[in-house]
Amino acid sequence: MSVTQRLTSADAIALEDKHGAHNYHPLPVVLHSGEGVHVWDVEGKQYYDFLSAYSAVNQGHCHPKIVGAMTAQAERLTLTSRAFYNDVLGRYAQFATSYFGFDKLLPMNTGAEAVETALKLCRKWAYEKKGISENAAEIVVCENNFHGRTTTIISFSNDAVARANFGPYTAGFIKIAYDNLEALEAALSNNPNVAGFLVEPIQGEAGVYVPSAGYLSAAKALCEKYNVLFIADEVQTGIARTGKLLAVDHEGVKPDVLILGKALSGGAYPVSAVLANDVVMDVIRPGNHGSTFGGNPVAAAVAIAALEVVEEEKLAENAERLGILFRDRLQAYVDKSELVSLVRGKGLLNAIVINDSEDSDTAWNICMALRDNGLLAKPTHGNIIRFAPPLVMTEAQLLDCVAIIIKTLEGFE
Ligand code: IF1
Repeated sequence: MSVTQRLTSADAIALEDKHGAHNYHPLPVVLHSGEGVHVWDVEGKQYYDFLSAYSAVNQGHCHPKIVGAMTAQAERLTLTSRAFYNDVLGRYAQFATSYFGFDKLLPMNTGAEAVETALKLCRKWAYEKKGISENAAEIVVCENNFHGRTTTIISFSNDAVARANFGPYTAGFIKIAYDNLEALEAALSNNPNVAGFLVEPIQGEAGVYVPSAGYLSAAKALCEKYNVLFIADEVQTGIARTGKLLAVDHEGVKPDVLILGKALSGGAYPVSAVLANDVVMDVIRPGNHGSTFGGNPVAAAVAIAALEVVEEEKLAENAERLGILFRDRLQAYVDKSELVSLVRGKGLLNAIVINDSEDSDTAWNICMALRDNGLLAKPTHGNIIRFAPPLVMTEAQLLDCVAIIIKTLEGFE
């Protein structure tokens, strides 16, 4: 079979199973194309995408403006490395720092790389600006976090599947309960070696845990009180997903360090970034950090287009409005359901909790039935199903999806 011959779903799954590492367990659907809120499988069946590649495709699949920017740049210059300048990175850095309100941007590629960048930046700031003794810096993180899959990041994970047998682990992290200000103050008040607090404004993978109102602003105030950097991981919650440009915007919190990824490119290309003001970012000197593709011309051109789309199409406002509608309609179902215990979320980052044990396969079976009914979603942990459609969805499409979800859930009551 030639590698370009049209595959059946079974062929594609068999090939990936035989020749690909088994580091994922995908829902058995094989996608061939995407446009806006829809994707099509190799047999031509259409689906609503209710995962958006984990909030990377906020602008919709194959957005013409983003793809256009990517192809135009790719036909001119794709990669120079940072050994030389290129004529796009400076414009992108100026555009993005103004867009988010920071002095400087450090460009990387994946979310995990941006998280690693933020950790290194925080440590170096601790030694050179806060005066913590060398190698003594500690960073506070939250239980049930998800920040990526590098060895250092899984060192502070409590997800056994992501962590087991990858030791020895990186030291210098303190775990506290999420959404718990007493735990945060306790960690900061008695330890002068704390350099930073790394937090997801909403814990996505843990099951779309929205913290108590005021948590983020109070946490930021504690960080200011103890001279600790507030590091917001907005890889999943950023770029309009929760109904504001950033999830921290719901509380008017300005992080000391902002981590972006995923929808920074609209899902067209790996683009991530760390933003901070000079007082922090200027500890980074030539040779301290970077990557071959970090800040490449294609990534820069794509990110400018992706951010322009967010503004031009008012995606945050749309996510806010449709998110309220989605939760209202699902809550009406939850109120009379034995199967679903709750719906929660912010903007178009939502989840339902299935009234079953974490190790049951009910959530998986519901997602399989949703697939058969033309909507793609996937469980996070065991009994929680995340719902995160592209932010370009119309009200009519959202109501169509709500009908599909409710019809499917009724089949499991
Ligand atoms: C997978 C989870 C979501 C992230 C936050 C950093 C990263 C992620 C808050 C790292 C990435 C992705 C990874 C992907 C599935 C997805 C995910 F299930 F893994 F946990 F969204 F919740 N910070 N999340 O959510 O970014 O290096 O992947 O670009 O690995 O399964 P990345």
